[in-house]
Amino acid sequence: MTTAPSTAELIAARQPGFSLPRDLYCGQQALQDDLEQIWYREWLFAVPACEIPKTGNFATLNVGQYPVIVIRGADGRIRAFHNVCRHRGQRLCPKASGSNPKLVCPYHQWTYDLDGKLLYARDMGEGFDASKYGLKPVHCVDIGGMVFICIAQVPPAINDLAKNLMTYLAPSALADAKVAFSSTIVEKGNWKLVLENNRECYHCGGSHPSLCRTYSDDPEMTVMEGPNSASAEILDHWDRCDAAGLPARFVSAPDMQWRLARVPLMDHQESFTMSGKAAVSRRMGTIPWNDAGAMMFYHFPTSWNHFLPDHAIVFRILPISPTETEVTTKWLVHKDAVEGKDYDLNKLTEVWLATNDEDRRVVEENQAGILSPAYEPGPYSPRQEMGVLHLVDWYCGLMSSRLGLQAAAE
Ligand code: 3BY
Ligand code: FES
Ligand code: FE
Repeated sequence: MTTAPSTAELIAARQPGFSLPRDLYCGQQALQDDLEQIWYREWLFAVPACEIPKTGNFATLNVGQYPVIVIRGADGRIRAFHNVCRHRGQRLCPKASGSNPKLVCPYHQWTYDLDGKLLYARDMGEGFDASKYGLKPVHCVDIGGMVFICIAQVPPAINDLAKNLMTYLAPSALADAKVAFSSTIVEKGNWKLVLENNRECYHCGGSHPSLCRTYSDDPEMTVMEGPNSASAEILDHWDRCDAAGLPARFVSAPDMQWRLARVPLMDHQESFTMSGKAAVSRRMGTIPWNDAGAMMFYHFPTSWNHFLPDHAIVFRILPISPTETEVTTKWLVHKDAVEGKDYDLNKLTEVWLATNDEDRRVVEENQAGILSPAYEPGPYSPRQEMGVLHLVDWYCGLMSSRLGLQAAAE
């Protein structure tokens, strides 16, 4: 009897420059390994801080098998906890978001303070020590208004990302933003297919008529390949931003886990709208011009984001099963912008709602083809799909070193 190859073997056998072997996109074992080696170990974008602006505001999310709650304390600090009651393990907070003065378990009403301390547990007897039953913390940092969590006991360093992201986000002043709209969809595709699709615009001309009004599908116009291939227009844009003190130049992690760059939209357009004009009359932060373009922030494995002068769009993905991924998109605007007066919700959201749906279809068809035993890995375009190469190289590098170390320890 032949046994199925392990994830480490599949990665070792993959051909660099080609899409991944089938089982890495479809298999239960691959998802389990992805969860254990990446999703439970890396920093993940959870929510924009402005979604939980007040004491007691919370949002929940599921990272694989781990339900997590992110909540703002009375001291203003945002913390994350395992969303699991310390009594008999009830999921503490079943709602996706809301506000609570205290966290009360729905099962037997054990009551926790917003900092995770157990405050009240009825009839637990004389020797019961409540201090031993606080909520289990999850590492949590707010970087310039984006909240990241890490499930690992010892999280990887985040200083380099934090320093750069704070600088690039500062002009968007996310502390003064609010969530104008939120959408969550489930794409029937592996999380890596969702991210691969996002990392190239080879498909944009054929799939995204609305987005292509303002967003160039030429990789050199959007630095998809990295700073060395930036077009003359981008270099001019960066000079102009430098002179205005607006962070813009391409900066990335050495392994490309994250990257930041401000990129102009086509023909000095202002925003990802059908007209190309700003969707919100009240600009965010201190970005000096309407045509400052999109500050694009990508972070593997959870997110891609566009920070425009008038609004921001933040995206988060979470794996649900080997062939299902949740994609959540949030549109942020200045907190004082009034719907119907300063912006029209339809004009604000229509391009990316359409784009997300177009990407969902592409990803689902991609997954459907890869599920066929006839699928075999195909070559990425060196001009168009450099971003995808960065992603799969990052993924394979991390997985093979971690799975290799694990095998060596066994
Ligand atoms: O959201 C994005 O940044 C990517 C870039 C290429 C396709 N998609 C629009
Ligand atoms: Fe939460 Fe009993 S499981 S109070
Ligand atoms: Fe797309």
